[in-house]
Amino acid sequence: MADTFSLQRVLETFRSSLSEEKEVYIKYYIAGWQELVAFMNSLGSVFSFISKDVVSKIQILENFLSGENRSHYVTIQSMVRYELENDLVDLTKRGSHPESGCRTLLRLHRALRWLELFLERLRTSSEDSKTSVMCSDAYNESLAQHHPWLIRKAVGVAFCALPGRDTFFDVMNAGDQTQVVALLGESLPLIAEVYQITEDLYVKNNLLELP
Ligand code: 1PZ
Repeated sequence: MADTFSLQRVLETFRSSLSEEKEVYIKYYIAGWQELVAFMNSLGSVFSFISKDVVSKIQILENFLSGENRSHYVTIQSMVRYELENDLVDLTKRGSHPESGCRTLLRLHRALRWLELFLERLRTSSEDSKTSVMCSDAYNESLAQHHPWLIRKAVGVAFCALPGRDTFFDVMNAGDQTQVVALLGESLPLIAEVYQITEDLYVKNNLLELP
C-alpha cells in the first residue's frame, strides 16, 4: 500500500473482493479499508481516534487470516459458517469470544454503509455543499444508530474539522472534479454490492446485532 490515497485503488480492491460466486474475499475487503485509513490519515490527526479503531479491527481480522484456522477465513461466507458451526461467536452478550471475526467485520460493514451514503452525497453535491453536512447526514442515517452518545459527540466534533469539498476532491487523487465524480459513479455500485451481499448474509444468519 502506498502512502498517498487513491480512489482508483479503493475501487480496485473492492472489485477484487468479489469472487465469481459473489462471495467476498476478506483479504481484499481489509485492503480496501487500509486504503480508507490512509485517506483518513491524510485529512489530519482529528480523525486518528477513528482510524485507530479501524486499524485495530483490521488487525483482528488479519490475525485470523494468518492464524492456524486461516483456511476458514478466506471469504466472509466461510468465516460466518466456520465461526457459527464452532460456537466462536458471542451472540447476545459479550463473553468468551469478544473479538470474533463476525462481530469485528460487522463494525466495518456498518461503516461501509456510511461510506456508501457519504460518497453518494459527495458525487451528487454542488460547489457550495458542505462536507461536514454530507458526512453527518450520512452518519445519522447509518453508524450513529449503533454508537453511544459520547462517541456521537466526538464524531460531531471531528466532522467540524473536515476540509472543504475542493480539498476532498484533490485528496482523492483521481484527476479533476469531473473525473472524480465519474470514478465515484463507477465505485459506488461495487461498494453497494459488497455491502448488500454482506448484509444479506448477516440477515440470513441473524447476526446484525452482535454485541
Ligand atoms: C472522512 C471523514 C471520516 C468520517 C468518519 C465517519 C464515521 C465515524 C465513525 C466513528 C468511530 C468512532 C470510534 C470508535 C467507535 C467504536 O466504538 C465502534 C464500535 O466498535 P466496538 O466498540 O463495538 O468494538 N467502531 C465502529 O463503529 C467502526 C467505525 C469505523 C469508522 C470508519 C470511518 C470510515 C472512514 C472512511 C474515510 C473516507
